[in-house]
Amino acid sequence: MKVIDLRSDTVTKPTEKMRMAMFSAEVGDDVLGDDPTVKRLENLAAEMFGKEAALFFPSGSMANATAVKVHTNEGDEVIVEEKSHIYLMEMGHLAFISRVIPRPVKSDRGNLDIDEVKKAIRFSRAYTPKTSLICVENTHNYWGGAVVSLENLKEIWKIAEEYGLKVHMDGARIFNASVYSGIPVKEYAKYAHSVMFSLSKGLSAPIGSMLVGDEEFIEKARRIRKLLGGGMRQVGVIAAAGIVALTEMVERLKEDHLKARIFAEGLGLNPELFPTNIVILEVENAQDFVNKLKERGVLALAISPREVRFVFHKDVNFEEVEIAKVICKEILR
Ligand code: TLP
Repeated sequence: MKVIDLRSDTVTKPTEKMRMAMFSAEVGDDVLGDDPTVKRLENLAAEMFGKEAALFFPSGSMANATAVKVHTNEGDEVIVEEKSHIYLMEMGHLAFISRVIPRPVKSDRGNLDIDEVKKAIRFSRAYTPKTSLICVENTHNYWGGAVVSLENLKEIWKIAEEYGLKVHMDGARIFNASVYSGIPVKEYAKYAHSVMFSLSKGLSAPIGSMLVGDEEFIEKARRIRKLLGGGMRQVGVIAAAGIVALTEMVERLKEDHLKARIFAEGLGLNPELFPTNIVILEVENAQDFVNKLKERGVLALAISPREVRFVFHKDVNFEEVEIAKVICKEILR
């Protein structure tokens, strides 16, 4: 039985072209600044996002943790969306590494409630921590791959400017947002001081995430990355796959969105709620549902007691989407 793996887009295998690029990558010691392939990837990322500089990371979590550490001082408060990955799914690095206090606020499917943000901002007094950073997530994982609107990002930016705060965007799937909306990533990036994005999700590179921002921010980030153990040596071997991801794998994300739409419609869900490559199904008992799926060769993740998440990607074809849909419907009956 061939397994249909819908646990995540992180399961995607590198393409033939990526493997060839990795095989022949020119490399050097990147901690000493000698790896030409890493430099090429970083320059490409900075250029695509309209930022001064970029830095290659082994994971999105490390890049997010680094961004928070650079933007904050110990004891500060950080405004986060209440279901955001950075807050809920990254081992609590806000507290553990940056020693800051997360201040969760509500959103409309990832679009932060502007009044709530304003109310949450605090100023340094003798007895209160001060807010220094707002984090946004686009697309929003646990809101079913929802795309945060440019208007919302602009409003957040305006508040940040008004109160002297920084904005960090967890754009692990920012290219999904971009191909859905037609808005270039450069445009989204205008409204954040730093953006993290993943090469290892829908773009199918085996490893890696990027952090982009201004020169000063990236220089500080380089030091924190080293502190966290993320200084890598002849890492051009994986950066080479990242270059293929950015130059050849972006447009095809549309296909993944179509797969998600077909699946959502087939299950009678409102496809507008799942605009990109993630579908979340509410069931009585998510773990039980996932176990039944697994017995029939479909893998998905229970992300809460009553929610099952399906993620569509390059390594599931349309026929497999149909099969997964039929199996889900049978279990739901
Ligand atoms: N998300 C993974 C799991 O951790 C749940 C997934 O399968 O979706 N930001 C967002 C929005 C993410 O979805 C993820 C990974 C990260 C950050 C962290 O990236 P990595 O896994 O590279 O540390």
